[in-house]
Amino acid sequence: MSSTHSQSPTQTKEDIKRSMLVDLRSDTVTRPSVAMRRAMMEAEVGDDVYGEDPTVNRLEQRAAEIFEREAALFFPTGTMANQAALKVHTHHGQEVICEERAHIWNYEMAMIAQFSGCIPRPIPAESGIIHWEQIRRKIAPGIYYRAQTGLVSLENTHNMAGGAVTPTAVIDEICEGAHKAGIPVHLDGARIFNAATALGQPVAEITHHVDSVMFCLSKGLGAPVGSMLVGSREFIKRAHVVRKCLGGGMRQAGVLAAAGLIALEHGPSRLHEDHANAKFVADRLAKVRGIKLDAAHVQTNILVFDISGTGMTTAEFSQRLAEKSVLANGINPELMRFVTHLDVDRAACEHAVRVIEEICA
Ligand code: TLP
Repeated sequence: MSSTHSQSPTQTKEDIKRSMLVDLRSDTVTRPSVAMRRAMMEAEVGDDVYGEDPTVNRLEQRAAEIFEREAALFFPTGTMANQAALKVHTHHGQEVICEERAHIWNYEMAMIAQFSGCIPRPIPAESGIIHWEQIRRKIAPGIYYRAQTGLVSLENTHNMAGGAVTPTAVIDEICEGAHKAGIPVHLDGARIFNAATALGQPVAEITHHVDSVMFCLSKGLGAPVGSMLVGSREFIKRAHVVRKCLGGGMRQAGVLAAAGLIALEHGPSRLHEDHANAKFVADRLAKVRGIKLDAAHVQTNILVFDISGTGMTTAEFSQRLAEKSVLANGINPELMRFVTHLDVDRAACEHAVRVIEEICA
């Protein structure tokens, strides 16, 4: 049922059992392709803490080129890359403006406070898209007794808002306003290639005015590990120091970067398939009694839908799905999240839909 992407000649029983599952918990669950595994085995490596890993260097150079930036840096995770960016952009005692459900605030272990000594200044936006006018009103006035705004952080696509895509003009307007106010803008672009696919624009164009971008190789692009931070040479130089503070010096990381290079070069071109599968699932689920979902809002590979009308909690719902080999997570007692990716094909999506239709019948 799953795509054949991750099948290898050395498949174990465990692999086969796993390949029967329809795993919609996240696009982080994708397993490296045969080509990636081969590239990892053959990767030329060196000690990256000395800057001597040629494969890491090549990956960083390619990321900088693709985003039309001066420099890029390889991180083990998106969380570490986001938090390094926040640390470089801010000072202790400042505020970070973000959308209320932003990953940097809700899912990164309060590192805004723990590590950067800042607090979030959240803006609620049902659609997940915040606009300059809302941000402008949240910027602290320049009075000595008010904590100052150190950063605006955006998320595109917005994970918990159902993979919502922020239009480029909205980001550009935010950057113009924030920069005039002397405030930098960071973009959590964990799924920026999904946004670019949905918008039909290159990533460089949709991120042109932000000061830094984090993107993940290990989600829809299919790498087993890794995220990148891109920005100016000076910014990346400072982020490099912060990465080391966090214990992110990875030595012979070329084995990981080799998979990352394949993800970066070949991953983006197939993301439209994941979007089409998410749309397919959304169209069908929107017709199921007890499920509340606006299929028109599903733009990328994430669906968030309300199951409270079924009389089940998301824990119960997930349990019922798991009994039929479909894995998915709730994000609270009412809302379920499905994420499509390269290891679930159309047949797998059809199976997931049929299981839900049965459960809700
Ligand atoms: N997201 C994960 C979970 O942490 C929720 C997922 O399954 O979607 N920014 C965004 C927008 C993300 O969605 C994630 C991961 C990250 C950053 C962090 O990336 P990692 O997991 O590599 O630290």
